[in-house]
Amino acid sequence: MARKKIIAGNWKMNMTPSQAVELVNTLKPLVVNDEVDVVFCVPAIDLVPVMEATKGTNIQVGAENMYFENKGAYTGEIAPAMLTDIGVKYVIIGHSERREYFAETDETVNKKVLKAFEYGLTPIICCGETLTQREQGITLDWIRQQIKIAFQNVTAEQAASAVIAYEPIWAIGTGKVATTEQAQEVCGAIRACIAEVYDEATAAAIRIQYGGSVSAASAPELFAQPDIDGGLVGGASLKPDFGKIVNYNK
Ligand code: G2H
Repeated sequence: MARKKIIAGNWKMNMTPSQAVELVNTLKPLVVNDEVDVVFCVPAIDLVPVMEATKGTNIQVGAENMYFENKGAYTGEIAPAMLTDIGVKYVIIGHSERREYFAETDETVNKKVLKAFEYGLTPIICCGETLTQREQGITLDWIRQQIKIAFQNVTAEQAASAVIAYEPIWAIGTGKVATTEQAQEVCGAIRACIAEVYDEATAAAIRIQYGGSVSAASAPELFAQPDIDGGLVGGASLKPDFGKIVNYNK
């Protein structure tokens, strides 16, 4: 069965709650495409107003992060039940900015992935190499290691429903998009890794996004690659151009 594309905006630390509602109202008529799952991943404080503003639309809502414990004395953190209680469906886990600035590791990513599944949330699991790693020729080994640790103790059924976002760190917010060949090569290797860890059926079902300076110009070619099932879009998800990205196939 063909995989449905999934195109998610990652708003990062942008948009106050009132700006968020304004942005949803601008984007909502532009991001209609039945062939694509459209997700807005927004800051925690924007989740409630964005849930409200997207009611009755094709837009699904995701968080940008969550903690791996159920609840308790973790000042400042967001629990999975807080997300599901308001109808959030997706959660980005292990974005490279969280790994770099907030000390997230492959191990904490794995704990969060397991917790997300426990609560019925779909994790968008991020992986990606630095420029140095690419230049050293260790990209595929690095990504395989990230994937294998992220999926430890995840069942095949859960894995099949997950989303992986391949985001080369050197392409994030830099305007430097990976070439389609580079993006396809790594996304293909990720699928092969899932087949190795699980089986062909799981690998055929899991959705793999490309992320890193995706634009309306680069999206059509990237999303036409056999192993790229959509994108995780940062900067361009805050602009009307996101509508063009979602409608890359029109
Ligand atoms: C990569 C991406 C979204 P941008 O982080 O996750 O951001 O499209 O701005 O490079």
